[in-house]
This record gives sequence, C-alpha cells and structure tokens, in this order.
Amino acid sequence: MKRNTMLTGLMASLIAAPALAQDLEIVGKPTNGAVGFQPAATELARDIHWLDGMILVIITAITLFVAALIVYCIVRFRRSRNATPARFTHNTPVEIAWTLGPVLILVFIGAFSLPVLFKQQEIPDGDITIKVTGYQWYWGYEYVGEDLAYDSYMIGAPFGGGDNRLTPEVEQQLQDAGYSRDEFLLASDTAVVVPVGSTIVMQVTGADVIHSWTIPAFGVKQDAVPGRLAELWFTPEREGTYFGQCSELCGIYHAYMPITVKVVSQEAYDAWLANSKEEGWYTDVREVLTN
Ligand SMILES: [Cu+2]
Repeated sequence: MKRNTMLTGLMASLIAAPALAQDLEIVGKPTNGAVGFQPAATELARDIHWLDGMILVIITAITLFVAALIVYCIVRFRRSRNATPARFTHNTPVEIAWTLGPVLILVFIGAFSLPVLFKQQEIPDGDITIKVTGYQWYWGYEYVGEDLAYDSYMIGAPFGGGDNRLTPEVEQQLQDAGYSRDEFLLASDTAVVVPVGSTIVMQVTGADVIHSWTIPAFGVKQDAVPGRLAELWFTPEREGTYFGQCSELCGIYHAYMPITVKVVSQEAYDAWLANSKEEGWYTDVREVLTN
C-alpha cells in the first residue's frame, strides 16, 4: 500500500489547486507567548479545561495551607521560643482530620472528574465513523461505509518526499497545500475532513507498534494498539484546521507523523466526499470551499 500511496500522493500534489483565498483558521500550532491549553473546539475539551481550572483552585488552596502551617511551625516552635520540644507521638483528633480531609477532597474531585471521563468513554452513535490506523510513521484513514481511504504523511517527511528538514522545496509544498513555514512538522499532505456540528466516531488501531491519535483542541486522545479497535468521539463546534501529533513513542520518526483535521461546513464536506470518492483519493478540500 505504501508505494501505491506515494504515487497517488505525488499525483495529488501535482494536480493540487494553487493557494486559494478561502482558507480555514488554523488551530493548534505554537503561538508566541501563549500559556495554557489550545482553545476548546468541543464540549469534551471545554469540560477538561473547566476541570483543570477547578482542580487548580483546590491544589492552590492546599499548597497555601500547607505552606502556612510550615511557616507557623517555624516561627511558633523555633528554639528561642520553645527550648524544650513536646514529646507526644499521637493525637487522635489531628489524625482523624488529616485522614478524613484528603478523603473528602478526593471524593469531591471524583464527583466532577468521573462524569467528564464517562462522557469521553461512552461512545455515541456517530454521524460519521472513521477508522484510523497508525503506521510507522504515518496515519491511514478509512471512511467507514464510504468508498474512501487514504494515507496521511507529514509534509517534508521521508515517505512524503523529504528528510524532515525545512528545505525550500518543502516550504513550497507547504505553501501549495495552504500552510506556512510555521506549520512545518504539523501539516500533513492529506487531512481528516469532517463537517462542523456532526458527531464523529474515530476507530483507532495500530498496524505495527503502539501509536496514539490526538487532537488537543477536541480534548481527545487514544492509543492505537495493534490488534485492538478502540474508539473515541467528538463533535467539533467551529470550522478550522486542527493539529495534533502522534503521542505514543513509536520509533525513530515518531516526531514526524502529525495529525491534521479540517472541520468544514456540511456542504463543503458533502462536496469534498463526493469529489474524493470520484477521484478515488483524497482531494484538497480548498477546491470545494471556494465553489
Ligand atoms: Cu507514533
């Protein structure tokens, strides 16, 4: 399949349309000075961000409380004020408090985190099901029930016709695909294309070793384990180009198998799917976006 893919990939890049005006907003590339998560594009991601903020409040309070206790002990029980230290070893009320306190805090956190976890793990009936297979070192996508499957290589990766360096040729390839040099190591030659507002179920597996498929802005990540078919789901709320990267160390080119998902309007998706099925290969979604 690999050689066949390279050939069709080459053909696809030859017939790729020149850069078109109506490009999608890019989410998930490094931003100067940015701190924190990528902007959430699904309910799952918003849940995770909220949970993170809530737990940050709790751990900040615990840290300040413990620091204050330490400072109090240092000052109150210093040698000059307390020359003869106490020798007792047990204090039942304090022991009950420091056992019960953490238990209650963990139960409180669990009451909020477990529903978030269950929501991720209870897979709904998807509008679209896509099987993704991790290979050393690229991704393969199959639209289940549709006659469409293709592979996805990083632009500039060895199998994609480069050697993982940002040469002028690779920069040109990036430009032709609608990306800038900033997106080198993130942009792939083909992308997962899905319609905005639809529920997508990804079936995740690996062909050789364990990989991991993720889009941080969607709040999803799933190991791709050979011999197992795991699932994740997401409902993207905003159009855009989203980036992720293989997240399970899978060999020498692990760093060079990024993930690109393009979220487009339903009409653009329908046109893209029809176009791609007709071509028998992934077509550049920008072609249909301008029509
Ligand atoms: Cu990998």
